[in-house]
Amino acid sequence: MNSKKYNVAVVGATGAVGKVMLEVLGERKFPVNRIKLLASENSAGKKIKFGSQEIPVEQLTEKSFEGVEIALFSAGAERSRVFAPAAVKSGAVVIDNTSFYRMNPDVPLVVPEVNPQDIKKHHGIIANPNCSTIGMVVVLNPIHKAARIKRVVVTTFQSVSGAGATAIQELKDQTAAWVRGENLPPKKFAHPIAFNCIPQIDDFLDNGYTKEEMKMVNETKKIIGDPSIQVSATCVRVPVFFAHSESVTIETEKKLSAREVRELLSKAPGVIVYDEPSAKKYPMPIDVGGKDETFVGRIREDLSHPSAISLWLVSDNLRKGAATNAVQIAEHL
Ligand code: NAP
Ligand code: 3JN
Repeated sequence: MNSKKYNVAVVGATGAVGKVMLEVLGERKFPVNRIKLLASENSAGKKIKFGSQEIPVEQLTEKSFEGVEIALFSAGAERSRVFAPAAVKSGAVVIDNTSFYRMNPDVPLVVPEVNPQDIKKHHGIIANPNCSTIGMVVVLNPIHKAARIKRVVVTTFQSVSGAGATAIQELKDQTAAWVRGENLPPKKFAHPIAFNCIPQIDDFLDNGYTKEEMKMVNETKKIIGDPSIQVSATCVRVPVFFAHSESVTIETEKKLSAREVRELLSKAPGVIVYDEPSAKKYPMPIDVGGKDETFVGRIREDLSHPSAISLWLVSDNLRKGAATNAVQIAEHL
């Protein structure tokens, strides 16, 4: 048995993803020797609990990675651009949660249930996909293997935690203000998020889609390893704290019945089928927050197409959508 313990750095340790990263490392008993918590200058000196220890946060610099073997980055794409190469130069393997390296052909983009074989192709950096992509591809992959997916149409219902710690606070504050009969203007989001749905996540591109939507399109093809899969996404921010939901319609070359899809998905790693509509049983973010699997329900044959399945899935964006997937990659390493 390998009893080696690793020196780990968590970059963005004070953020929504970073905090869950520490929880997941602890829960999964990742063999940590030394842990380094890195964030901006503003957080330097602040103490964060890891297991029974109180670890001081250090300011991220190019010198932060001496002796570090695994660096988990979630401090925004710009920090990954600047500091991931420094970490690799110091000898660390970087697992990057940002979009910066995801579509770089020299960087594997990995969901361990789908393409674990890509991990060994890394040259120092492995990218973690976007949270909405991760939740979807663990469900698409077994369907693709069985019946070849031609086209996917997806609408997401994304919780505010996907936009970071300040966004979680904004939903709390706006909700409390509404209860007091007051109106709190938006800061993090372009519009009020309490009691609203915002059909924009990230910036718009010239093709009318947002960057978040195009992440789902491009990352899905790369992870599943089939550029012919057509994806059209609409990403919507909803007033939910944790877990992203997705309504997905999947056109396949070979027709699958709803029963066959239910059977396929019940055996798929990382997927739990929770699908008993007559008993009002289907996945909801309120139940899936804190879990690591993607939960799937409402599996049905698309009435409007001879060979398509519609389903509903829910996955915790901070756990499987970010931290758990990154720690699983570190475990594979
Ligand atoms: P967050 O709650 O806003 O946290 C941001 C983190 O980045 C904080 O720890 C912050 O440190 C740190 N940071 C910001 N500027 C920095 C700087 N100049 N130097 C060092 N550290 C800096 O955001 P989050 O939700 O945790 O997300 C963080 C990043 O993870 C996102 O930008 C995104 O790239 C990625 N992400 C990925 C997924 C995914 O789908 N895989 C999901 C969500 C987020 P301070 O507290 O000191 O400011
Ligand atoms: O909004 C969400 O629900 C997920 C957001 C992810 C995110 C937020 C800011 C920057 C990303 C990401 O992971 O793609 C990024 C980024 O790294 O570009």
